[in-house]
Amino acid sequence: MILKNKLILIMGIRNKWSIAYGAAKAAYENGAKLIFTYMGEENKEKIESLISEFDGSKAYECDASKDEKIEETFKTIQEDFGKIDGILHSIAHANTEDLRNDFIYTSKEGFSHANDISAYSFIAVSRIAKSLNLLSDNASIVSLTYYGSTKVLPGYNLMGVAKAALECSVRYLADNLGPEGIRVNAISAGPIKTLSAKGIRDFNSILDVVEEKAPLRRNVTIQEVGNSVAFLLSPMSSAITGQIIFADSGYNIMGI
Ligand code: IMJ
Repeated sequence: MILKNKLILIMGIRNKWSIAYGAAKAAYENGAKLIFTYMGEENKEKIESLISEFDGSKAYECDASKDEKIEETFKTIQEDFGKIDGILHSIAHANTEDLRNDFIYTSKEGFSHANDISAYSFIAVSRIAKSLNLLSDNASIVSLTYYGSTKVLPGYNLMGVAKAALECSVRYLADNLGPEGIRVNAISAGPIKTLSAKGIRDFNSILDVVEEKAPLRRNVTIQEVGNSVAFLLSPMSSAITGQIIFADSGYNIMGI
């Protein structure tokens, strides 16, 4: 029960395959009370039924690409709940054509969109939460990243650039918020078949390579990534900030 009596905000849940859902389950099983944000007013009912298993939870629609929407949502959350102890940012998006074409054809608009949604939104969320005084003492902010930030993976393209920006932002935010006792980290998850992996070319062969080469010789689950997120959100990780922690069966350490 490492999150007993903690109030955790989970941003970016879509369905029961979402990493955000795995993290919600892990946090809930560890005693947390949960607040969710999701994208698209049309998804309200679907999300509400998805989170109905988490007693006392509530979901708010929030388009994280708009700072004003983040501010509005956080103000409402503050009115409804008071201070929160942690935030999971599980938000990313690139246009499919930019994941399908060769990286060299990335458009200015597509590049900007991917970085805006996947990296800048994390800075905005951290800043707005801080400036509204929404975060309790010793709060923890966590995001999700992928190995494609550092190494070339077929088709990851501009998302790799966006994740590199996100990981670097984790370090600068950790420096800015550290003096207030607020920690900022990210989990670099191994590949998982979520909706964000749907339709991605050769995804199955990437899963096969992990099974063959990773020290643990298997892929990871959203539950395992969720447990790592719960650890970073909890006081069990009180001396850890500015870090990218891999939850990937050890795949990233291999040279071949
Ligand atoms: C995504 C694209 C290409 C290769 C990929 C991925 N690999 C993995 C992913 C190897 C593991 C999934 N991943 C880590 C992501 O960050 C996915 C981001 C993403 C996925 C989509 C698909 C649907 C869409 N836009 C997207 N934007 C971001 O329209």
